[in-house]
Amino acid sequence: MTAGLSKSPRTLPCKFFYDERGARLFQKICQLPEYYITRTELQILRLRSAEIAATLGSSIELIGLGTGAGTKTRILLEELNKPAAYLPIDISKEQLENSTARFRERFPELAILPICADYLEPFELPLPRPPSARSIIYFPGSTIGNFEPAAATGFLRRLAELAGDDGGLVIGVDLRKDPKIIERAYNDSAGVTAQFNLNLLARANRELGADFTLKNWRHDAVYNANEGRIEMYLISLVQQFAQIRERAFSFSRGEKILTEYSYKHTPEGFTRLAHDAGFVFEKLWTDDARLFGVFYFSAAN
Ligand code: AVJ
Repeated sequence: MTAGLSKSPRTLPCKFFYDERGARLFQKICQLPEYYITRTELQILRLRSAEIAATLGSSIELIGLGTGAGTKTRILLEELNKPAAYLPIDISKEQLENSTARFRERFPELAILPICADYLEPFELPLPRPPSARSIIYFPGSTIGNFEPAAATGFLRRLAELAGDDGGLVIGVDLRKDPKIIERAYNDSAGVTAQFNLNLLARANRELGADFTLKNWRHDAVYNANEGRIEMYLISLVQQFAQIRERAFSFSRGEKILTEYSYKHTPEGFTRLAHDAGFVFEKLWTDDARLFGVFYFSAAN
């Protein structure tokens, strides 16, 4: 945390958003009228899950990355033809245990092999596993949007390896659109995204004994059209100091801390990116307004 704050421009890593309070705030964001992302992805899945399932084929092994409560995965699993196994990978042990228990009740025949891991780090799939026709990785939620393009390619390359020969990837990606729609989604009128962003400082106070004065900071999210990304900032409202552990930081009035990138992709751009990582484009399912895309790629190995 102090490393990013010492850089210029100052940054805080977006994965620190998700402590218990942050996870709750994010769930609230997903229900905001301005935040079209979750609602649109769910709508695409509800309308197209039968077609997606038919495309993936029978007896597949489904590997879910950061699938959380599993709302989206469940829609897909409902339609899959005799899936061989479901392997949810999540960093939150509690969420993993809860969703696994519920999935075991709903799909008593299905082999469910939960893996508690940070999928950004290397991890192993458990062995032995039920025989399957192929492995499909499911990465919903447009979490790939947090990666800068080079890092996204690197990460997808790891996924292509994980999927193996004849494997595939189903991935939810937020698409480029009118910047006003995007900016509204990250500057909601109820101020929930602001609370979510400010929670980084509150969390530093709680967990690192920092002394940030929250009312001296404001949230802002701006769309950078050149880069095709939302940039989320915490902006210092006054000249101030903050102490974290034994380090003291000085912030001038108007100084910004960059807390998150959320990239928006064109279908062509994302297909190119995935191609560079070793995936072949197969299908894109989208909503009528083309706000969001669910892509299906096969692994080229
Ligand atoms: C979880 C990365 C998809 O970028 O839209 C929501 C996170 N940040 N509002 C996104 C987020 C502010 C979200 N992702």
